[in-house]
Amino acid sequence: PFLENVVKHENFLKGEYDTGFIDNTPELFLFPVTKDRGTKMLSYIANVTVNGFPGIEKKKKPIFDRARIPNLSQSHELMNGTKQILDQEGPEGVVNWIKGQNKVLLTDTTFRDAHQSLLATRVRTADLLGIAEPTAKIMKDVFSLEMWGGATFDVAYRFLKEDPWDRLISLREKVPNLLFQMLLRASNAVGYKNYSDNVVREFVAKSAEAGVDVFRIFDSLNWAKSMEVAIDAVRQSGKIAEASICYTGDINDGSRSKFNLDYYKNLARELENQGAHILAIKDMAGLLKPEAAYMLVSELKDTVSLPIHLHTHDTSGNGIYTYARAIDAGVDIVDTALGSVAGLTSQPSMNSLYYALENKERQPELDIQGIEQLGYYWEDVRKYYKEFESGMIAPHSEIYRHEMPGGQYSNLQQQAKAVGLGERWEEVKEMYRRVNYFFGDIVKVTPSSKVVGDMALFMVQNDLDEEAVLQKGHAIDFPDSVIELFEGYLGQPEGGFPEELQKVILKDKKPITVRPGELLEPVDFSKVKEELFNELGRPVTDFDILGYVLYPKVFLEYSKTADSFGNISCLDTPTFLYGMRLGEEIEVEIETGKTLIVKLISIGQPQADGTRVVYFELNGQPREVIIRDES
Ligand code: 3PY
Ligand code: ZN
Repeated sequence: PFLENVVKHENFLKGEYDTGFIDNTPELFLFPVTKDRGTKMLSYIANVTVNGFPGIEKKKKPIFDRARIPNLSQSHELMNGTKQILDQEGPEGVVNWIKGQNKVLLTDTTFRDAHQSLLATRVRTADLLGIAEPTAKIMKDVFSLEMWGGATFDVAYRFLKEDPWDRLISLREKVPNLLFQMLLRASNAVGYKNYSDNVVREFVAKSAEAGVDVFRIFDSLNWAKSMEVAIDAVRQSGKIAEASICYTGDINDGSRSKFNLDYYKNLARELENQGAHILAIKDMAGLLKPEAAYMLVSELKDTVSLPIHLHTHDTSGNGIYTYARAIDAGVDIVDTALGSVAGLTSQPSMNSLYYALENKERQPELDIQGIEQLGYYWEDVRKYYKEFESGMIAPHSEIYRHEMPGGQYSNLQQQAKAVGLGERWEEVKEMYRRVNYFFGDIVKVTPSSKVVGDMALFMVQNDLDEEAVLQKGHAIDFPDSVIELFEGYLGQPEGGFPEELQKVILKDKKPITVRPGELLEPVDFSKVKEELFNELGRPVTDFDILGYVLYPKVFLEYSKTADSFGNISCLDTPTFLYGMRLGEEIEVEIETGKTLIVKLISIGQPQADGTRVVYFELNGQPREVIIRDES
């Protein structure tokens, strides 16, 4: 098609061209598109323009500035980084390298936890790719980029209508020098329930193949037994197993004696024995106060010989101080986010930590000027997603009461809005706190935190308190997630379940006490492949199979959308979320070097059958699509 464009171009035919012809004639890169592909994309744009995007109040598309990209100088070449150490020396080589560093190392969470925590995980792959190359160059000194796992897998299929595997593979291409880190919920993989052991193994193997280097593994009840399979699978894949202890309660609060220092030390020993390469302290809600951090890190350093990687959320505003004390105690690596997407429910700011440690021996190595510039990009891109912000504008010390993970805050708030409890958010948070104690004081992190959230919503919605649940519970149908937790399908909490409540919730169901993976049948992947092939009518990849096994309904729904709208991941985010303004013209690069020009001309009146005709120009040619008006 390119040659065809050249030979048909009027200047070419007239002989009016020189060596700059190709560079100066952008229309040579406008290719005829098959009606199908173009129409599919226009259908998406028409739909979102008329019907809006789930979770965004419908309004005219705001005007956004183009996101600022760092202006890189010659000195910003792509440098070898930690990825090369892993590739050349294996996980043990990386562990030795970490132990040899005196300066504190950083993980950047901008591509995962920062936006999971601030923007309900809604950041699209296109926006990550838009800054991936400068990130690889500027962040050359960081230990790792956390960029996958947690909620990103589910949200990519469910809301962003894109393939999470594509995100991993395409980022890997653009960032060849830094370790990629993911968050893996042990036997719950990247889902909300336990999966068969062979699913966990296959998932780890494929993620490793597609580009993950460091797997941060945790169990939502801190049940070490539940982490064995995942740790072993990571070791088998030749990658780095970072096993976590999830921090809850307060080691300095005598009334929360269940989660005391010995509890964490025993857990750390168990994880070291299971083969962890690195020990993570996963403070998912930001409950680790500065002096507790000093004490915990010091004690764990004496207990295990593994490097220690600390993760916190800055919800209380104490994050930098907590890190400073952990660094005094010898923590090896800490998780931070770029300044413009740091703080509040996200991680503490990388930039602030850098300056806080000025003139200290352990100040991290960082190209701080470059980091500030990367921050401008995220300052701009964050605006696209402002409808997903939680509304929290200042630190919340109430986190020490409700203990809600940073990654859950904006998601639970969306869930509350969706069931009509948006106005009662304060009550939901307080109920979340009460449900924790009602459940016996448990670790709250995905998926156990989701169960606490589901129960809190359920109780607020039905005006139930603890007493009413115990008294009338035999006649109540509890949310499925609550039943599964009390059946033991997420594993066993420290100290067991409160018996009376367990009976009320389970009725005549019998709980299990073994590891759920011991009871779950292995998945027959070749059978699933056939089933999925029949369902989709197209060849399926190993990645599709895993997407389907982990999220059957969500994956099929995603595939259906992909069939109707084609590949919409190439749309810019404002258009993806808001559609187009009348008369607006946008460019869409559907493949490298292949650009479509789309103009929205007009939107027809609603028809008797509930449809509307939407009129566009596509590369200058009129096109119309018919869509259903859902209003
Ligand atoms: C997740 O599992 O998604 C988390 O971020 C837990 O903190
Ligand atoms: Zn987190």
